[in-house]
Amino acid sequence: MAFGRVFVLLLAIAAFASTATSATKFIVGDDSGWTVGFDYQAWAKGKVFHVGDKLVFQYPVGAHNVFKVNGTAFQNCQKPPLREALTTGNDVIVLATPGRKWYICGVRNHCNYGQKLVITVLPQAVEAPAPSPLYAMTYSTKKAKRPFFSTNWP
Ligand SMILES: *[C@@H]1O[C@H](CO)[C@@H](O)[C@H](O)[C@H]1NC(C)=O
Ligand SMILES: [Cu+2]
Repeated sequence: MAFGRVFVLLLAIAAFASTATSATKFIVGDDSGWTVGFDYQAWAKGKVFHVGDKLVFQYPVGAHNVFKVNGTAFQNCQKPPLREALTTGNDVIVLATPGRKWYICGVRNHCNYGQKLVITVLPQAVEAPAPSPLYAMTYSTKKAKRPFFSTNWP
């Protein structure tokens, strides 16, 4: 009995770890960072972005900023209100949903000079066909007939 519950817990941890380790942190532009005169579409080409991955925009504070925009604003370099700008110089964006994502710099006409990035985010990557945490939990509670995190361990 005790072995069964511990085993299920391990499965749950293993399944969680397999999805957690697949998250990638992308430094936009790599060593060049977020700047003018860099081809961000060439940078993005060949990279695969998944939900849970992070984009990091790095630049000297004040020199640039980051706006998340829609496709139309991206095309026309249309800046949203300044209060929506990310301005820390080390802006981390967690890719939360799948689909197309657009980013532009809102400083002067940097966007028109090509400081813009469009990517396509794919659903969360699952590396190995391991049992999902949800399955493990369900299985465990059914078999144990006790709260999963019981305090009176045998
Ligand atoms: C796209 O963004 C611009 C600028 O923020 C906004 O004016 C426009 O209404 C948006 N378009 C859509 C379809 O959401
Ligand atoms: Cu800029």
